[in-house]
Amino acid sequence: STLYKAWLQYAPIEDRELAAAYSRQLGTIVVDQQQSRVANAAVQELKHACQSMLGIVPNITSEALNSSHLEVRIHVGAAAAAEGAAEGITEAMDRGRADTQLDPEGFTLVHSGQGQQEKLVLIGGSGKGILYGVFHLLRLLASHQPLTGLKVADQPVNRLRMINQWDNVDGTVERGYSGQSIFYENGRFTDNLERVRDYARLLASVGMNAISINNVNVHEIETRFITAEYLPTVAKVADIFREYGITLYLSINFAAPLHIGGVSTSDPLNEEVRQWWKDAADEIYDHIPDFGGFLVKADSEHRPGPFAYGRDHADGANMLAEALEPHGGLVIWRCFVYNCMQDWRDRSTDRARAAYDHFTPLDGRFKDNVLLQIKNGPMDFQVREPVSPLFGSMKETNQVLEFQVAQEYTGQQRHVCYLVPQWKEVLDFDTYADGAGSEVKKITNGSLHGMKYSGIAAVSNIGNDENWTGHTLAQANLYGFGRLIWNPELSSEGIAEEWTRLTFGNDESVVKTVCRMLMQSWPIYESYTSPLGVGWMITPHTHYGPDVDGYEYSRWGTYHFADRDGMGVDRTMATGTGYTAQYFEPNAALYDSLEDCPDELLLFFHHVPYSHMLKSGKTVIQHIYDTHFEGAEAAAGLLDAWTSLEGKVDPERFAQVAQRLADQAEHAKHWRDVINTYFYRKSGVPDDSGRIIY
Ligand code: BDP
Repeated sequence: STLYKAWLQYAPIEDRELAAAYSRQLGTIVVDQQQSRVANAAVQELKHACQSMLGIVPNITSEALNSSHLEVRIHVGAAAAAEGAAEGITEAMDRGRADTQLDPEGFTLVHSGQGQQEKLVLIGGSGKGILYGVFHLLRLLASHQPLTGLKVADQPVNRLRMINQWDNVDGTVERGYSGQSIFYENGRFTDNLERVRDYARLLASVGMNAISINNVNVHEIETRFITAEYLPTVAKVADIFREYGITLYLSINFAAPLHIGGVSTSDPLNEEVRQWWKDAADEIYDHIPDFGGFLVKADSEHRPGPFAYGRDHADGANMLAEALEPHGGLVIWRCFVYNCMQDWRDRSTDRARAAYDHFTPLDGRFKDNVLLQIKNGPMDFQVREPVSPLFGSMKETNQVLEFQVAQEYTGQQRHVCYLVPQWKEVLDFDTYADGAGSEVKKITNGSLHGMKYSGIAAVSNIGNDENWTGHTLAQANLYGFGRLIWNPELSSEGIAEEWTRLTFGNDESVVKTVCRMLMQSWPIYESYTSPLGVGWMITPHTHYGPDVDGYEYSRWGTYHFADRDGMGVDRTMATGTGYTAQYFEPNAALYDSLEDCPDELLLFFHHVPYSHMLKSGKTVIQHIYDTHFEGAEAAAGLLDAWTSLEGKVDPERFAQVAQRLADQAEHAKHWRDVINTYFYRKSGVPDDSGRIIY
């Protein structure tokens, strides 16, 4: 169905002239002899897409031809001096230079000649390069762009491009908003590996190259995934992803030696424990020779970890790293470590401080094959947070950024919230770690501190709903994540437009409307939920719907401190938790200063009276009232915009999205009323426009 195909619709191309040109250019595909399995998958994808879009079955041959064709080959060049810029590569290729360096994941795609002599040449740095080149070509076809004169060279900017599944073997998905797991059902791996394959295609089509397939909270059965009991099945899944250039990882349970290994401890410095992990690694690599490694959540939210033995996180991570090292495996160690049973006794208990306080003292102690995975913000995937101060603070430690494509705190795929603009702000944020120009994107691509491994991971938003993501428009987040981390210079609008064309076709009114809706959606969601960066105010545990004080008097460390006079968290150096000091200057001073702190983060950093004047010229309290009225109205506007597309989008998807948008509009009013009434009663300050009635 159109729901299921997501952005790989391969809709028939009605424009005859264009279809004829494509058919001529792609009717014959010359594939060089020594192809890889990944390249074969790519060629099969191309063939399938040509059938679907053009109604032709390309002739695939290994003979060089004199008539018009597409030539696909893997570049085998001496590793000569890197040509560097993309431009340089195509030009060198044009001149027929064999010694040009092509990234193993990169490709060039060049059109030349006319009529019968017309030729399209796709060269990949490896099978993966060909795969990405084919998907690039297919994007051009689906958005009806001519191939004549084409000259592209491209390669990914970030090395590790990873998806984290939070799937449990019982079939549930932690923070899953689109049905059950596609990997597991009833305590075992699914037999429906076709769906897993289609997922691999979707991920590969946007350049993803790694996946961890089980929840970071590892329960009893999943603890055994790394044993001979489960490895043959894990290997089957790994094989599917391998065909699409995606390396498989597993989340592990730090206490596995104790729980399943018959060892009396999981102390990382204990010899028996260390040997147990080495044996486990040997076993894994027997089944999966290219296994990626372990993803680890330790000492966090009741998960076991090295703290239980008086060891630190470098001890824990290095032990695992040592076991994986002989096989080339990586340890991806999460920094989401904080005390979830706290009371706010003194400044040092600020949850926002936790990751930095735990990890920066360990800089330089991690082995080469350890990467620290850091959530984009210091709290937990809120609609608005500052960037985590850990980025750039550990110059001798490999770092991976973690985003959440799943909309846990941003409407749970019932509300539309296109997150690419938020992620882009994070990547463009200048940490000043090495002075101006030390953006987060230079940390994730490894260039700032010359890291051996680095990249970006995200929590997936898919499940077994027909359309994968619950809300069809939430597909744009998975697509957008892949595209943005391939190249952080792509624009949010550009990615939205690509996705819309591939997903809904090229009707200009559809493209314009859907793109506008996507681009408005994050600001709209922010405006009717928690204000000015303070976060939370959400129903505890389920994290859907407003509950202003839901977390206020609990132990999770997530507060707004609203009283009759004002609100916000004082994180300044002089009077607050001192969190602002974790940033490099000038960010530290910027956030620390009540005058300079950006409005959208004001309540994250400062406690202010309701009458505090924002840079926008409004008081905090009036800002809250206004944004909530406007936000609810704008949410209703999204439904109107979509309704205007009736008849231009197939009925199934039209109805699906319309239903969600209607729910969102209704629910936004609920947020508006709960928040506005709460602050009206707390503060007693009337709304300028008299909209709130007691
Ligand atoms: C929080 C989720 C929780 C996850 C945790 C994590 O609510 O379900 O286990 O993050 O990232 O956002 O480990």
